[in-house]
Amino acid sequence: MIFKSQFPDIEIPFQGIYQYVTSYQRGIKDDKSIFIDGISGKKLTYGGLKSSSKKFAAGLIDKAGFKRGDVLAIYSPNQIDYSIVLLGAIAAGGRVSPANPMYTIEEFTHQLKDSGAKYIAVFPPFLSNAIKAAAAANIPESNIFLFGDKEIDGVKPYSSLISEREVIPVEYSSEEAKSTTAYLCFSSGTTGRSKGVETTHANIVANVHQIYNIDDDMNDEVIYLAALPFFHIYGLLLFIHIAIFTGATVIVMPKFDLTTFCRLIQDYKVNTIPIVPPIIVLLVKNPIARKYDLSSLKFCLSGAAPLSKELAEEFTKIFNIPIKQGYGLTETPVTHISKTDLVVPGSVGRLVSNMECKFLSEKGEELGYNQPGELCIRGPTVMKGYLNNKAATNACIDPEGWFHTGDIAMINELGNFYIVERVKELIKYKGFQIPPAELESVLLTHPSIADAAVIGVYSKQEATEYPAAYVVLQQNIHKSDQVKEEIKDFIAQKVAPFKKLRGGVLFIDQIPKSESGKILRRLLRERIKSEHPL
Ligand code: 4UV
Repeated sequence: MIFKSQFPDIEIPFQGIYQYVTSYQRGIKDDKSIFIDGISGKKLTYGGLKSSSKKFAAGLIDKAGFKRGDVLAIYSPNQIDYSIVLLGAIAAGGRVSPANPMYTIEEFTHQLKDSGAKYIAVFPPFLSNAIKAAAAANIPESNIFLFGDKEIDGVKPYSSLISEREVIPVEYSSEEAKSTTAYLCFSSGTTGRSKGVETTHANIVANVHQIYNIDDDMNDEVIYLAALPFFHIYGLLLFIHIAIFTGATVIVMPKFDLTTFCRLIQDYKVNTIPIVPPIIVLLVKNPIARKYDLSSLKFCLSGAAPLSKELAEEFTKIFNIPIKQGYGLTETPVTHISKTDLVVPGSVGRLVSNMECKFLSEKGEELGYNQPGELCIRGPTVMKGYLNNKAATNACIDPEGWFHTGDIAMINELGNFYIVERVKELIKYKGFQIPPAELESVLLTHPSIADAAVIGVYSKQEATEYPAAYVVLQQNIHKSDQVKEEIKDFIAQKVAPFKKLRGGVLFIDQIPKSESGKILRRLLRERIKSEHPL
């Protein structure tokens, strides 16, 4: 059975992202702040963003030789100039690949190579990693630019590219918007290492337009607190595209900490906090949250990971505001949202306009109401594919255009969706992706390890998953706690901090595998429940 969105279809004005987001509908004044640095109070206005991004685009083209289709990687935490560089590269007809600044040199090199990046914009503290990754990816140092206005070690600030001239942002017809990639965020999808997701201009325009038309509360009165990263699709879509299009203001935090988070809500009278379940747990459980005046809050948005009904209800009881969930993937962006008047705790809400979905059983049969099955999605927001990876694209988008999410979900008669379980390999730590295949390949380079498999274990206390490793030791190595610690430290040195083996290391004699050699993760997930309760 195919389920269509219950919301009426809308006409989507397919065009370039730049023209679309800066066409904000409500007569926003140029001197209104779009981004405010929560720590320094520095502001970027709507007028400043438009003018600086077009001047930066001119500098990219005139002084740095940037061509249409070129890829610029951004290696930076949240800060107010992020959007100038991002929209500048888009205005110049380029593609942007936003990267996690916590990535190690190897992880960032993978993204640079895989995305085909030619330029890097980097936040100064991450410069030395960026220089090494650029060298490994054959990007000349002259194509690295620093955020800010200071030159460091011969690397020029991006402000040196801000020209007198403003470009006319590259325009796209409806067909061009559908075929032209704008962003290359990285996601592991259902299996393997992280891959470049080709998100087109049309994907973003469609997604913003769907949400804007469904949710009346996404408007110019919104003051967001941006603790979630701009490099992840959730922050990228909401804080940059939806915020600009709707005329909102975004208070920017470079990194989350609870005290600053609460203080900024109080100081800036923030009314909307898009967060992830682990932050909801902190707000509910940690007494710090009670020390601040959070009465300006109207909405909490939660996405990127499962939120239990109980936690949602507890939050709403304490703070007296609803939690509106969003469900989505880097590959689709947001396909389900709970509209203010339709919030049901425990449900991710309803399918957004112009989209269809279906649920498949393990045998591939289409299921009906209240029957959990793999959620498949079709519509204008589904990515073009994984960059230069036809096999991975064909493995998740079938010939009829259905994108297979790797999540088990169901719908009830009211049209509310529930995410029941994740069947794909992916582990999510506080909303961040941890592809098990990546940790497994690092584990296999350890001299004591003969084989390894990584799975997620759920911590109720932190409302998140932790990666745990099952390892088979080489014959001459004795099982001991010391070896476990050595393995944990080994991983911690080789991967970004959020990927550490927080779920522990466990010994096993043999990794269970199918005849074709695929790790039988379900067996390991069952096994760890009895062996290693958190
Ligand atoms: O690829 P990804 O890291 O993507 C995301 C995107 C979440 C967004 C995006 C835009 C929004 O406006 C918003 O509210 C949320 O997380 O990971 C995709 C996987 O994360 C799990 C699920 O397993 C996806 O396949 N996931 C995402 N949202 C939810 C979720 C949710 N609300 N409940 C349960 N699992």
